[in-house]
Amino acid sequence: MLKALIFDVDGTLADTEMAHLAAFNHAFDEFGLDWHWDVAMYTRLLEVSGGKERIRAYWESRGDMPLEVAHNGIDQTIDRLHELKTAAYEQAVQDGAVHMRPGVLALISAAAHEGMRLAIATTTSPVNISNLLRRWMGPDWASHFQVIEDASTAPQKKPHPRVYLQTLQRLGLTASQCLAIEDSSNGLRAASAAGLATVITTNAFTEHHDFKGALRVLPDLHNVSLAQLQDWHAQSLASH
Ligand code: XBP
Ligand code: MG
Repeated sequence: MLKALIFDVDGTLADTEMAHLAAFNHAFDEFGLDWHWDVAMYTRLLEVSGGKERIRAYWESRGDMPLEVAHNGIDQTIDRLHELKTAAYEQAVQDGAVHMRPGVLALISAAAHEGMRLAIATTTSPVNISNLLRRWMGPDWASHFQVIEDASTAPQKKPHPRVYLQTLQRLGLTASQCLAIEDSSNGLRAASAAGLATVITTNAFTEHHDFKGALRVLPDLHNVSLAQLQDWHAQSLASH
C-alpha cells in the first residue's frame, strides 16, 4: 500500500529555477564579477545539482580566475557568492516571484487528509524550503511533512541516492511503500537508485531530460488525484 509521498522542491513543489537564476546573476553583480547566466546556459548548468556546485562547475568551465579572487580562496568565494544568491532568492520568494506548481497544494492536503505521510527530499538549502513553504502554506508548514532531507543533511547531491535513502530511513518505510515526485533526470536517477517509483512533472528547464524508467511523465500535477497516484503505484508494484 502507498504510505508516503516524497516531494522534490525545485521544479516540483514550485517553479523556482527562474528566480534562482536571477538570484545567481544578482550575486555575481553584487560581488563585482562580470558573469551572467542566460536561460540556455542555466539550463545546461542545472545538470549539476546544488548551487555551490553549479558555481564551481561554471567557474572551472571558464578557466579564468579573477586575480582578486585567488587571494580569498575559491571555497570562501563560492560560499560568499552562494550566500548573496540565497539572500536574493529569499527576497524574490517574499516578493511573490515564486509560485507553487499546479495541483501540488491540493495533493498535499488530500494526502494529509488520508493520513498519508509526506516528506521532502531536496538538494536545496533549508532556508529556501522554509521561506517558500511558509509563504504558501503558512507558519505551521513543517507540520505537514514528517521528514525533510536537504542540502544540510545530505551533502552528496542528486543523482546520488543519499537524500532519498535517508528520507526512507527516517520515515521507517521501504521504497515500495513510497512514491517520489521529481522534475529532473538527476532527481529521477537518485530516487530510482534508492528503489523508488517516481512520477515526473516536467518544466521548461527539464522537459528535454531523459526520463526513462519513470512511472509517469506529466506536465504537472493538475487534476492528479491521490487515488490516481495510488493506482499507478499499485501498477508499478504489480509489474515488478
Ligand atoms: C535543485 C537544485 C538546487 C537549486 C538551487 O534542487 O539543484 O541546487 O537549483 O538551490 P531540487 P541551492 O533537488 O529541489 O530539485 O542554490 O540552494 O542549491
Ligand atoms: Mg528538482
